[in-house]
Amino acid sequence: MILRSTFDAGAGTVSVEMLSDRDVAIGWQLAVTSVVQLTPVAGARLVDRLATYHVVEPDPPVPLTAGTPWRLTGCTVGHTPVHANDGPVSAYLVLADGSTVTITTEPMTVTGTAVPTTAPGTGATIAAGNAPTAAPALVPMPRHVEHGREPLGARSLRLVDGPPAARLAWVAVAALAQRATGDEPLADDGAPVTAVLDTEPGAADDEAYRIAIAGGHVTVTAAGRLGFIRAFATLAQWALTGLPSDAVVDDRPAHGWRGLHIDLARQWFEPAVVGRLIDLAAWRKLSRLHLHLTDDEAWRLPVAARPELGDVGARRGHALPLPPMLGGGPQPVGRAYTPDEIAAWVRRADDLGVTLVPEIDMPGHMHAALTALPHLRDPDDASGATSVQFFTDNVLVPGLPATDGFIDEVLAAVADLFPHSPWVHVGGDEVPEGAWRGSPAVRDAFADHRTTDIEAAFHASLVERLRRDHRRSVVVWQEAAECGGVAPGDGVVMCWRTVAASRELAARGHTVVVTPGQAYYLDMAVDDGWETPGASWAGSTSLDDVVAFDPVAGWAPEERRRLAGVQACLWTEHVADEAAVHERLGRRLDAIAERAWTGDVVGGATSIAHRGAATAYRVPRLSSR
Ligand code: TNX
Repeated sequence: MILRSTFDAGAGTVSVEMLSDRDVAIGWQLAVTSVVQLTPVAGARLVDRLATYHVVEPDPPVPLTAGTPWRLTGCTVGHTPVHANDGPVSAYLVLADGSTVTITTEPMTVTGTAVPTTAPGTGATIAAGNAPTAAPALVPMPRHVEHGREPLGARSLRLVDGPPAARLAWVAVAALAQRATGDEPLADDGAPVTAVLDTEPGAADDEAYRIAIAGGHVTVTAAGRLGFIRAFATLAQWALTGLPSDAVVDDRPAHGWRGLHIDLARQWFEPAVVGRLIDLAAWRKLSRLHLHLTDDEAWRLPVAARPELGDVGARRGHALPLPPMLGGGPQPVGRAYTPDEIAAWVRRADDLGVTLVPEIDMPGHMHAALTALPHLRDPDDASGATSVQFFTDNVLVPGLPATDGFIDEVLAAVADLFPHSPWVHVGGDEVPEGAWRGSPAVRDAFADHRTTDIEAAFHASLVERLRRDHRRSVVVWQEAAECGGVAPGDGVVMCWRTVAASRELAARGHTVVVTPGQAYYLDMAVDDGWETPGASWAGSTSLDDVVAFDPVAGWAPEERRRLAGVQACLWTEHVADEAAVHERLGRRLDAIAERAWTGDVVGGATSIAHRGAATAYRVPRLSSR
């Protein structure tokens, strides 16, 4: 069974052709997942649709004949597709007896002239190896590095002396380097390394370190474990391409918040995938891994008091309360992570100096939780507010007694599972226009209030509860600050909607993380080519674009003081598996990591592409969907 689709750019419609390898009796339906919503106008009837999930049946009903295509032409589109992966990416037949047959889905093609079919960008094509420079192959590049041309000779390093903090760091980074490269640059033999504890260089920054290489010996100085972790990561990378016999490195990060975000809700990723992202973060000296654990499509946080969240809210499949979405087939996929799996992430992140920042996205993006726990809906809510991703009334209902208890349980669970994060990210993005307007429960609790006032009260209460009950502060998406729910000093604001937003919020006194969709959302395709995978709402983002983006261009000094740092975000609507995760991150993440640590991308795109490839984190068994 094969499904092909074509976008007619002139007409602005999508046509679908299904070729069956068998005869199928009357009464079948076709299920398709497609980010661009499709509406048949003739020849078929839409019988079900939830966001990216569609079910159609032929109208009038017809059987399928082996070898004879069935065609559905002229479907209208919810928005204009820009890349092949915006259209149908998975499909299956539902037969009259209720059984299902998976259909191989080919990438959507395009006809007409409106859409370029060749890749104009340069970011995807910069090859490694074409730019050997005198600079060492390190990512991020240290702030200050001097070195001679003679090689040290040894292929590996061994720690001969150092305080316990250095020994702990050595064991963790040696294991990291082995996982990252398959090599053992930090080992039990090789050139000797002495680690020296000195609180002076780190007085201002506990990630600062110095390295001196001379006379066949390496001396590393840092103020504690974090500084040693960063220093040993530098040495491990440098050993891959050959350490010099003489060098001085004096290094400290430009920004404290050096983040990588991963959306664990839109797709199911095995826990080991997250383990390797913790590695990747540490390998690039990132300090935060932000785990987006809940969204409309799935809820991945285990909450002991609410097993339905995992049983119902984390699994998608045919005939389940959450249907297949975003490339899924009929078979059930996904679950919540277990407390043990999360504990293993926490241990690895601690060992490597990465802080995990868990996110529970509230009050919007709650479809999965509301499906698992229907008593959280206001039964009389007639708002019918549709989110940008086409979920209806996907919001928690402030003022409903059940909502408060649910929030308390969830915050307690997240604080307990992530004991070392000073922050809990509580989301706050994209509350749909018109949310709560038709909810008697909200009207009773918030007479005469506008939507943004209700949002503000909701977030102010989260800030207060986290502080009072769990001694944590919030991280939020910018909307939670813009509505007034999160005040300057309450926590950290992630600015994503526009490039200008970061500076605006910093000017209003907020501590900000710069992560604009237009530059640091690595789910954006690298160019405008039709076949190039990725999203496009913020345009395309080549490596050149990432390198060229200066997060604080034009900022006044007092605005710069409110900059916590920068972050790369990877949303996974179009990211099917681990191979795609790493392909999307690749050298673009390297450039962001260098901007975050070094404050610049040294030598531009050509240099970062070369250095990044030479020190790339190797993912085992890369598979493609
Ligand atoms: C916007 S960024 C969203 C996400 C999507 C992303 C896709 C943000 C806070 N909300 O729900 O996955 O765009 O790029």
